[in-house]
Amino acid sequence: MRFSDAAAPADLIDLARYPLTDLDSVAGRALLAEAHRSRTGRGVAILPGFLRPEAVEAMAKDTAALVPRAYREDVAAGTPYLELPDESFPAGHPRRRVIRSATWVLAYDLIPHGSPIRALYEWEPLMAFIAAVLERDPLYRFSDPLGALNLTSMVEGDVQGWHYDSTDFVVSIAIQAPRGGGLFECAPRIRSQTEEHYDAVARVLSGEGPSEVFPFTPGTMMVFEGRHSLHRVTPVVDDVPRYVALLAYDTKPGSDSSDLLKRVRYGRTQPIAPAPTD
Ligand SMILES: O=C(O)CCC(=O)C(=O)O
Ligand SMILES: [Fe+2]
Repeated sequence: MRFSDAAAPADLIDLARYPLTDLDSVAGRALLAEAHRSRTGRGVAILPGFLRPEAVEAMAKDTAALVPRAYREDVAAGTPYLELPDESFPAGHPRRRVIRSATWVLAYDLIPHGSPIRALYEWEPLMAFIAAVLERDPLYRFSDPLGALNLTSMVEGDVQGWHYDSTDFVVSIAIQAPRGGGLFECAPRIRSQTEEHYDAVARVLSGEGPSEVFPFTPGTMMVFEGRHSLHRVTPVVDDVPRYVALLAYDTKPGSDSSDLLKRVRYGRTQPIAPAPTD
């Protein structure tokens, strides 16, 4: 039996540890206080064991079954800003630094309606909880029909170079860990809406930090500010693929990513036929 036949989104989550449907309770208030502390201190709110082990297992199986439809993103042409190098900046400037991204990507339209990760992403209480963690209400799901929800698989040697996201917030849910590497590294809020702080970015790109490396543990949910926090995934080592779900949110309704980014990441700019339901 597929997990999705029996499970409602709430059943996927360890609600005893993360009472996100009851945030006014004592435990709910403590949960939010801890998430705020982590987010403001380290730029990332980390929720280990957010998913129940059965849900992690079901999502790993689902992802493995979907991976044959994934698009191979393998580029070393763009900058951390997800744009082509801008020659009007001096040599060595972050706007001219080229980063490599090599990963298998499943776009939102390829993730079936019946799958547990899609059910979770589209579940209102999850978005309300994330808005509360971010203290950004209202929050909207990203309007990109390909980028709103992604599953990625990274195999030996795959990597995501330093970059900013084209959405305000990303929630990652670790589904399957590789034997080595594949670690998420983040330089929190290194730029703001008004200031790029290119010197600090250049230092991070040269390995001089400051940045923090986070363990990749299946079931863990992380909430981070990808538009303003430079981040990367270190190269995966060995033959167990790294699976992660990426749930995108924005503070503005109707936000989308560029056609260039879509072509690079999904090999197309438009959704294809409706996703199969099973
Ligand atoms: O895989 C991850 O943990 C994050 C990936 C990422 O930053 C991205 O796809 O934009
Ligand atoms: Fe990212």
